Amino acid sequence: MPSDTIFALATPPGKSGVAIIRLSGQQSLPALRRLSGLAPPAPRMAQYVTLCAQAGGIIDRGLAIYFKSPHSFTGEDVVELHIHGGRAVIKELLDVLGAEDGLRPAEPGEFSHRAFVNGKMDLMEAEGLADLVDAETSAQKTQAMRQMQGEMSARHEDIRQRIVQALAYLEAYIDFPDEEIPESVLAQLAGNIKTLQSVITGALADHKRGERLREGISIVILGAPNVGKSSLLNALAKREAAIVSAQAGTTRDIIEVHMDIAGYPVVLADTAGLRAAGDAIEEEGVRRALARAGEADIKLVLFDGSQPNVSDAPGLALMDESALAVVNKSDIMILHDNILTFKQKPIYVSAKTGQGIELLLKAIEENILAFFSGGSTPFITRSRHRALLTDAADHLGRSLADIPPELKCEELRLAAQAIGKITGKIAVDDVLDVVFSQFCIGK
Ligand SMILES: Nc1nc2c(ncn2[C@@H]2O[C@H](COP(=O)(O)OP(=O)(O)OP(=O)(O)O)[C@@H](O)[C@H]2O)c(=O)[nH]1
Ligand SMILES: [Mg+2]
Repeated sequence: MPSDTIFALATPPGKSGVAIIRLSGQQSLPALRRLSGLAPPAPRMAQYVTLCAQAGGIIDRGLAIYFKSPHSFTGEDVVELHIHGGRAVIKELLDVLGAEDGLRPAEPGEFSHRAFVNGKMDLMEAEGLADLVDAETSAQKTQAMRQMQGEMSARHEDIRQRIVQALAYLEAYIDFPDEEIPESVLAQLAGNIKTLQSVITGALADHKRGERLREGISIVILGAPNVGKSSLLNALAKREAAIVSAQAGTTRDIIEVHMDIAGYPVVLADTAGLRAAGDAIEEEGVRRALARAGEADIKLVLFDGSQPNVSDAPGLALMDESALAVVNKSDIMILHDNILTFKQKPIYVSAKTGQGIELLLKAIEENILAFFSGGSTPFITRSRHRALLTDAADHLGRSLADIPPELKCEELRLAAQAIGKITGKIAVDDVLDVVFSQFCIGK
């Protein structure tokens, strides 16, 4: 049964020079014919049309482009209407389309869902497309493109096919017990499975670089009260995002700002000053600060250079390989050399005068680049992929246990299925809803 014909605004709502309304499904072309009163345009040719409501009034003049099935984004007949991007024009056309027989507004992600169903792209590629639309920095865009163009799907598909191959061998061994299949073949099979398992565990040990790139690298500013954490956040973000005051214990909640550092997305967080807290609210703030410190990719541990007892500061306990030591208030510094006994040299800044801020940004940038350049290019960009790959590795592991061949087969089948769910190579209705509901309408 043919599906409904859907339509949606494909460009952002609001004022723009041009807005595009996209229709997909069998009724797209008849609807265009009714609205324009013209014979349908040749596929992929722009046709200048006057769009009129059935009642006779002109809605707008614009361009219509027809993409004939299967050569369209969704694989169905698609019509794009390029109209003037005024709110009233858009609303009127959407209303008129809604009143047409067999047409209805698209659900979020429905265009991409249809493209998937019609084999235009697999699930990972669809997710890549969603990421491309959401990409805010150049590195995010590059990763989304790689995913959208199928590079990551290909790597998963390769693993899946190798599992299926192992499965086929094992099934042959079970089905033809009389054929002399030497023991060495079984040993080789186990070897292949072990290799696959290590390919997957290798991919999982990527420090979540792919996910980090999608979601942003987490950098947290930590330190004693009043050392200038909020001032530093503002200096790095170049805006007054957090409240600064001479009173110790000003910041309670975590304040986040989003930044683009060298093309990488960063979520920079300011936290409550670390001390044995005065009241319950501050105590909760300190708890949140420490929790965030535990999850952060990079910690900026801040010390007050105007204070004599820097080496007793609570931040010292947080210094580890993911931490950068930063000494603030260099403009009123009272101690100069060797105030800190760190292995790494601290970076001296003044959040007030801006001195050293560029140097600190450079150091952060180097850390980010080191984080992303370590190891091979990641091909996991969502926790969904990670969970399924972990499943697959578990099943492969179980298939290697001392169990009857039939059970080994079952484990291999489950492993292949888990990977298939990542790209959508098998029936996965339940995962489809999860994936496409994250899309916005018109995609
Ligand atoms: N001279 C000087 N003063 C600074 C500098 N950075 C911050 N301050 C001052 O130090 C005081 C505390 O600054 P905040 O940024 O609020 O410090 P904080 O670490 O966020 O403090 P809490 O939120 O209470 O933990 C304010 O009076 C700032 O103006 C600096 O580089 N030089
Ligand atoms: Mg603060």
